[in-house]
Amino acid sequence: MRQWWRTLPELAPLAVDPELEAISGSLDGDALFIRNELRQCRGLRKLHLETARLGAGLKILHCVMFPDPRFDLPVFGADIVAGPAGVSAAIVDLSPVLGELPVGIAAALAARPRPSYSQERELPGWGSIFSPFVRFVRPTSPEEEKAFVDEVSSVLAVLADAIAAAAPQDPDHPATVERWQGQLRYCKQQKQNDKTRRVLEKAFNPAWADRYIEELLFDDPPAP
Ligand code: BLA
Repeated sequence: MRQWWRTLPELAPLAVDPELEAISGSLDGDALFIRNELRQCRGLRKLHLETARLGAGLKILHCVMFPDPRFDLPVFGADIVAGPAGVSAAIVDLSPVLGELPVGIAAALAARPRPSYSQERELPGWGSIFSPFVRFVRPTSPEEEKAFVDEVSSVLAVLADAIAAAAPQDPDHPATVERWQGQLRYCKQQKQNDKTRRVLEKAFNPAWADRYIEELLFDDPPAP
């Protein structure tokens, strides 16, 4: 992900609250470490990579890239949750901010190879924000783990092409405002993921988890 970021046009820093950049807590006596990295680039207002480790057990990679609402681009989202027994959840998607993906992006996603996995997982109710191309699996072998990583790469390639081709509309264009409202909805839906909240509440406390989710993970996008 970091390598891919380096290829983006006009890549620039985006401030992270120093209190949230590197975090330590404890969950059931195990140490919890979280690292947050933020950037922005032409077409994307917030690139966020969170890596977390809980004791020797749980490891989490969380990445969301939110478009600048002036551009007709989707939200990239990926989450990988691994326990001592292996990866339990691996999800990647380019999610529409409004109803459906731009047709060019949908066509490019549909044209990629689609490997099959032995354990596909069912999306939770709040997952209605994802596209028809969402991948949500429990990889059960090194081959399936590699297939998932390759799929993430192909999704990133589609996004890179879309960023290169996209041109901004005015901040007060009705389409820009609609896309901004679409991102508000995306964030609202993601906040219904109780599994993320529960881990953060146990490791820190409910008020802290709430602030972390509201201010860093899925903060409301600023008006265009
Ligand atoms: C599930 N997310 C989970 C699970 C945990 C976390 C522990 C349960 C694992 C499992 O069901 O096997 C925890 N994820 C975290 C934590 C962070 C995190 C603590 O990102 C801290 C930042 N979640 C996202 C994003 C997506 C996402 C961006 O943050 C997708 C783009 C998806 N995570 C997601 C989904 C599930 C999940 C769909 C399964 C939820 C369910 O089955 O109910």
